[in-house]
Amino acid sequence: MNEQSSYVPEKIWKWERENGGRFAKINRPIAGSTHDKELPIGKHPMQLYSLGTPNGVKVTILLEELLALGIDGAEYDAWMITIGDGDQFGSGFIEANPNSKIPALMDHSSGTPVRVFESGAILLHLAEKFDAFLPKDPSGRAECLSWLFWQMGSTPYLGGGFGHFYNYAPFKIEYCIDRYAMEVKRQLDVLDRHLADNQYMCGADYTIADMAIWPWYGALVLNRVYGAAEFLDAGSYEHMNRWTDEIGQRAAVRRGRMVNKASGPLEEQLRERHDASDFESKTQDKIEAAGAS
Ligand SMILES: N[C@@H](CCC(=O)N[C@@H](CS)C(=O)NCC(=O)O)C(=O)O
Repeated sequence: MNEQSSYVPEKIWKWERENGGRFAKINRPIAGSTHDKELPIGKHPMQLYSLGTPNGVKVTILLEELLALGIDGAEYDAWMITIGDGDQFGSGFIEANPNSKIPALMDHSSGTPVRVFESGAILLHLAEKFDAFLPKDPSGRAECLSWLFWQMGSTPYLGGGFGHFYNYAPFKIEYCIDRYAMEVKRQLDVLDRHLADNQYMCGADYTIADMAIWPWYGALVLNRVYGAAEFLDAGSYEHMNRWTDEIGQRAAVRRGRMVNKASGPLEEQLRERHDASDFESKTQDKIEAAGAS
């Protein structure tokens, strides 16, 4: 530790609008909407309002996996919520998710639309509804829900803790980076030890627990988030790497990763998804991009 700070918190915290942080323009200490804006509604039973971040990708992977099983009820429209522009504070989005964070799902399949927010709740809602990717026997189900909730509880230390201070904070604070690097490495070791004896998070079955964990911890290992794979020595988690590669090769996972994506190569960005055929034009873009390079 080589940093000392002269900062002494005031008696009562005040909102400094510009604190220099990466998300200073959208973060606020109050809930509620900033503007009126209805959400669009497409033709499919499932209306997803999201963005291609790890929390958003969990849901599009599950929807694509359900469709790959031939479950037509999982057909969906995926609308882009650009959080950098504050779309999550529109009145319609707040009606779908009062917590103003993506992803939010409106399930129109049975009369009155049902809102579901929090990515873990959305995965569970869809898995139960379509009776897929969630073990039926009580012990398998308990194991699956345990890992699902493990992800929901653990990842804020990875994203809001480590990722924020390592990648986004306007200056590096050794104390914070140390504290969260330690915890994230512990989490990677938890996963690695478990995956040494299990093909997937719940044994032989690929479940919503894998779909929740992979977009975060797989992305970390693949150096797709925070540019921290080397810093965390992610390559040393052998079983995590095996699992990451195996899941990454699934066609539905590849499709799910493209939906609502707003960064990376253009041919991998399907900004809105309204039909299975939307991916085909992207395949054509990919062929053309490969030809051009
Ligand atoms: N626990 C929530 C977290 C969702 C979340 O943090 N979403 C981020 C993007 S990954 C977001 O919408 N941020 C916008 C904001 O904080 O204003 C979930 O899993 O659904």
